[in-house]
Amino acid sequence: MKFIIFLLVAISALPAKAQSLLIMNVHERDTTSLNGSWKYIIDPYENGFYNYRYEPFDKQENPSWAGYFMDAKPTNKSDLLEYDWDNSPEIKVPGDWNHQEEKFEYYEGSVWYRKTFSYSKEAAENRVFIHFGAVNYEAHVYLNGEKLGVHKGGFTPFQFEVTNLLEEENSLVLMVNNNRHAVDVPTLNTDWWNYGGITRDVLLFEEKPTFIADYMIQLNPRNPKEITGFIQLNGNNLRSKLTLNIPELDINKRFSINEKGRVDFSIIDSDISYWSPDNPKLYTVKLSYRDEILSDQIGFRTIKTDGGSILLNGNKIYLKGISIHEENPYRIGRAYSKQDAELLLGWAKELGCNYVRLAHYPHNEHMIEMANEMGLLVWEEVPVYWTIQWDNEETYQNAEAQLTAMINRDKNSAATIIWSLANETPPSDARNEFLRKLSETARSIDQTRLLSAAMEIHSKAGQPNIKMVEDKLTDYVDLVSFNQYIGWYDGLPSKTQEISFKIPYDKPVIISEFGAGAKKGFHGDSLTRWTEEYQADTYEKNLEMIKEIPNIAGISPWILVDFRSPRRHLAKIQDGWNRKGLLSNAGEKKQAWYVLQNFYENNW
Ligand code: GCB
Repeated sequence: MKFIIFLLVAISALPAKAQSLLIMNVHERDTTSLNGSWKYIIDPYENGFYNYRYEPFDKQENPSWAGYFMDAKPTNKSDLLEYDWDNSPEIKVPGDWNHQEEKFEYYEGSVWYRKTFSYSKEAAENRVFIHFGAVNYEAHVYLNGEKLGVHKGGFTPFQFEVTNLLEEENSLVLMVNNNRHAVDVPTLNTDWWNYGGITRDVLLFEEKPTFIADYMIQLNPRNPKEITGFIQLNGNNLRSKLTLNIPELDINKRFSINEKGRVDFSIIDSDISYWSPDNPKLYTVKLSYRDEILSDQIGFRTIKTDGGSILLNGNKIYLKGISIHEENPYRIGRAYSKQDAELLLGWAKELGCNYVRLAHYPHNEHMIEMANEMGLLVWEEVPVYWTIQWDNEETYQNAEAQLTAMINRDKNSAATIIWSLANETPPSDARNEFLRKLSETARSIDQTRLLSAAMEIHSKAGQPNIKMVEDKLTDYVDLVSFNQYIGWYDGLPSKTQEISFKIPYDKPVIISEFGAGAKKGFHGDSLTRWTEEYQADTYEKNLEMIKEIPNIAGISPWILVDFRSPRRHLAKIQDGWNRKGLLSNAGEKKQAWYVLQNFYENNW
């Protein structure tokens, strides 16, 4: 097998394994898309990963040609090789696998992906990286037979440097596994579809040996006339200066870089036009190092709390929101493109929102970019959902890695005002400690945004109609946010009229969820479950109740569009969909849509 022998020789000559990094703003760099058709092999037994003694092929000193990542081919008619990439079927990337072929709909397990591509660098000294927007859930990544690394977490980007592995003709292979595990984040149990696959963009990008890798350019939360932050180079050639240019503000500063390749800066400017939903002003910011220019579109605003109020640029704002899952109902499947973002956020605008809660995990970059352009404030969230393993260090590390990647990716997004640490997690000492540590990590990276978590309410002892939030977690966050389903899981809609709230914190209150299910086109009186009338009545009565809650500062009802959920089995009504959408999965408006739209038009 000549081909295989050649590969093994090539591998042994390779340098150390590629490092995992997070380089900002990849879409604005010199990219080559690896999106499009990829080959795939469904591999429930992970035959391409383990030998018959259940030893991973890639852990062996001489990886066997039987590992699918080797992308080997028989060299003569007698060779035995039990896979054939070239004759394997094709799948589209980005995109979950579940709805590309019927056999994938409920599949949870491993699928191999392969892309071949030619590449030649623009200059011999340049460096090349591979960026994955997201892969759900675990990805083993190989280039030309060499393992680049493993990434866990289905909603955050990851990258590898491949400078020394690239050849003229390349084979990029991934084993993607979307099995759910108790130890993971999220854990076994959620209320959304576990879409598997390479769900976001795959891009190669090329850089000079030393280049601008990371930056944070924000207003000082205590001084709205001060633009402050840092710029970080990657590479060894740190002799030159770095320039920050915002042409519209006449800012053009040259900075010396320190020995770590970093600049910390502060610029005073009194002419800044502040970003807000009414004025989604984005400035072109150009960073240059030597002859390379990296551009970004950045808005400037401050966000803080004052007692029970949220202040955007110093002015009190109510968050008129809606919760959104990252799903395109027309195509059925994970949303990943600019067009998907336009569709979902366009609906939110039409509804009269100035704010969206992107639930329950970090959504794709296009959603964030579009929210900045359209003027929608954003709550971003990590999938610390329901009952994860609070005592498990591995679980904590996983959650922290996802939180860190989310914040790093979107730390220049003016639209993003809230990082949310968790959703409906049952209080305990271990959970409190877990979330306290997460809050500290978030604040150590970013002091310019608010922290939150969707908590729960409970009744006061002996007084079922008095609802309380009493949660140690409120010590670690800036907002008292909670989900409540009075009228749906908790009594009938009229129960809202008997309820009062006691919230013993001087912080803004956000109702991060309320709602009810309805099947579009199903009608009856307002006491008949699943009718549009029931849902509309739940909205009307909840909104009346919510208006009276002291310190109420915003809401994000559950949810914009019906979404796929494997927990929803009611035949003829749910059929695998959570029906709490204000829009059906065909994009049709239910009655409750108009109730909320009317509320946003006439209140706050
Ligand atoms: C919740 C969860 C959300 C569910 C929703 C429901 O409280 O946060 O993920 O989908 O309830 O519809 O039950």
